[in-house]
Amino acid sequence: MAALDRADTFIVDVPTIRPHVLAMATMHSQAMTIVRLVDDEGIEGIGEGTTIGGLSYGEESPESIQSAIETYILPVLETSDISRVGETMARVEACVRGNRFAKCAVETALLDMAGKRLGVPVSELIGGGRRRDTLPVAWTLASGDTARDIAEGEAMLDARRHRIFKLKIGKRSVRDDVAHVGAICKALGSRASIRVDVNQNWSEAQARLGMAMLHDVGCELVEQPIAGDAVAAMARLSSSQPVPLMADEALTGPRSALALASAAGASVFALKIAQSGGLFATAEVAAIARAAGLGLYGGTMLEGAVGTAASAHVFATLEKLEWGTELFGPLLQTDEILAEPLKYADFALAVPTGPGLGVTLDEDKIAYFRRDRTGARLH
Ligand code: MUC
Ligand code: MG
Repeated sequence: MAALDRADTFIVDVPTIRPHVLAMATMHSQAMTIVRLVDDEGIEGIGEGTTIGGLSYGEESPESIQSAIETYILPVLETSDISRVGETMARVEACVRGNRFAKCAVETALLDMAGKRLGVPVSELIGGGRRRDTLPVAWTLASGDTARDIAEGEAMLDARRHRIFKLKIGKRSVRDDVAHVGAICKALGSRASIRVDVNQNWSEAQARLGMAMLHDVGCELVEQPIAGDAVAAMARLSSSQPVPLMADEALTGPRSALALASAAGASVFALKIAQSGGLFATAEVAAIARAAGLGLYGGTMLEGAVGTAASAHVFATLEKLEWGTELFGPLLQTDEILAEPLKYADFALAVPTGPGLGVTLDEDKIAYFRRDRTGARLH
């Protein structure tokens, strides 16, 4: 039995190391909504709810995540036995529709506390428990400039940090985008896996042309080429194109996963803890993919270290993760907000081993970057 003693929810704005150019927004900073819960025995749990580009990516913003937690979710926690994470989140589900990113942040904090109480990492509390200690990590080349992307890719290979590269396309014409991808495949392709993410920006006709051309230049995977709710069109592309189609925005939890798998709308699923609505729901999406014979990839909403650690704990429970992960979010930021940074080496991220999430916030950095102290809104 545990009761909520106090809670703090705040937004942290950290600049990115370079502009990050996506089809729907260019990021100059990342805004992370952090929730910190403390129980009646002084055990603390932290969680993160993060999206990309304000409201340009999804239906929740950093501000709406904060307000959903403070106004609607915390009152449910105040009357719950928060040591029972599944039951507490079911009570939240009954009172709060949607708001998956906010729920994910809270569920993460509850699991962090539960792991600390039991003395085990969060990965031992999900599915069948932890199966791996490191995860392969991709890097996204998205400076907006081909030569700069190639130089960045070379530097990542030299440092043995990444050998999987995802290119963000969909902003320019299909032919210009394919020329950009082709140049990078030619420069790095024999030493790396090159994939693209269109972030829903093509029509079906553009995708048909683009996917065929991308296959010819050596691209190995095409992520969410068209609108995520265009399931029938995704199925047509998936069955007609040789390059595998990976679903990202189409996946908003187990129900959408089942619908998409049943319609054969993709051959790979990108798992995301926030988009799925939490860590437990992500494991359910993975189970549906596995049962349908689909490949798995550990996706990111470019979370900072807390959300990245939470994602890593879920992905560490998966038997197969054929396409690796892209848990590089903290590396895109100028500062990591942990007392001890996450460990990246040999093309992989080490899954934290301590109880709970196994990470601790750096209080000085939090004080420095918290929006309610600095007033910062960096875009
Ligand atoms: C997305 O759509 O996958 C992941 C990597 C990156 O650069 O952006 C994200 C979001
Ligand atoms: Mg994506």
